[in-house]
Amino acid sequence: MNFIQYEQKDAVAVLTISREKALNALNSEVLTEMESTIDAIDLETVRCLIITGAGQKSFVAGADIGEMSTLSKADGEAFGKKGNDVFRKIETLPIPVIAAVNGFALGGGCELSMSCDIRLAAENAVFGQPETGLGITPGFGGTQRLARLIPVGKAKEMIYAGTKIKADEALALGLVNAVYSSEELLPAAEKLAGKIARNAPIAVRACKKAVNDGLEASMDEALVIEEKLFGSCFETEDQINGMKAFLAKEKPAPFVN
Ligand code: CO8
Repeated sequence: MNFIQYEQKDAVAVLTISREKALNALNSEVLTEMESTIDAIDLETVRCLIITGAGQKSFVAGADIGEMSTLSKADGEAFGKKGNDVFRKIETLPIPVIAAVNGFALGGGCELSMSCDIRLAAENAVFGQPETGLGITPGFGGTQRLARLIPVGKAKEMIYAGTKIKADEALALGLVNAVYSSEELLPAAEKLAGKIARNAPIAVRACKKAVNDGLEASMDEALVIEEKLFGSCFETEDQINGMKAFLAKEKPAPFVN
């Protein structure tokens, strides 16, 4: 791998986009490497994934403008599909994914962070969809996910006018869950990931699926999705262990599956 670092510590894995001289911009090679890294995650042992960018300046400063500058209409659409496919894979990964946004999250970088379940930001993080200033639309899900995550009028302003927002505004809008100093960001992401990883994995996965699938369905359909996933947790070792420990006023044994 030239541009992706991947490290697993216990049940938490960290995927780092490492193309610092271009502020971790996403070219085709980075996207391909990201996809094969995600495909290779050992879902038997990894219970939470963190995605971050190398260095302290940028998470991802967007799709690679140099590469995009020469694309035809058909190539542009294919490039958009490639990014969408990788980001959808992240969004639908069975385990939770935390974006540790360590600086610029522009264009494809903002879109990558939004395909993750949870965003934590460094104080110097900047979010934006500056594509209209380059003559294109957001193409890796930005028009859809931003409008679902923050008030639609604010999303439209960010997309039409290219208005960028800093970490404190992203926090106020609910785009990020918390803001930390650059030094504290990754430890905070690891701490949260560890907390998620210690909970019952089947239940955590079912929660991710219930929230994500439910958001795409009507309330009636969504509640059926929840009922089925809720039911699927019963008779699992973790459900038996968790409830038995509660009733015995004890701590549960570590959750296993
Ligand atoms: N692509 C390629 N190279 C980049 C990118 C990028 N997105 N961003 C930064 N770089 C490179 C710069 O060219 C520069 O390279 P070099 O040193 O060789 O000149 C290096 O990174 C450092 O950048 P700067 O010197 O510009 O650093 P500054 O601190 O002055 O500025 C900024 C930092 C503000 C982040 C600035 O670099 C910038 O504005 N970058 C572009 C941000 C942007 O517009 N991103 C959106 C791109 S479009 C997109 O993501 C669309 C996604 C969907 C695609 C769908 C396809 C169909």
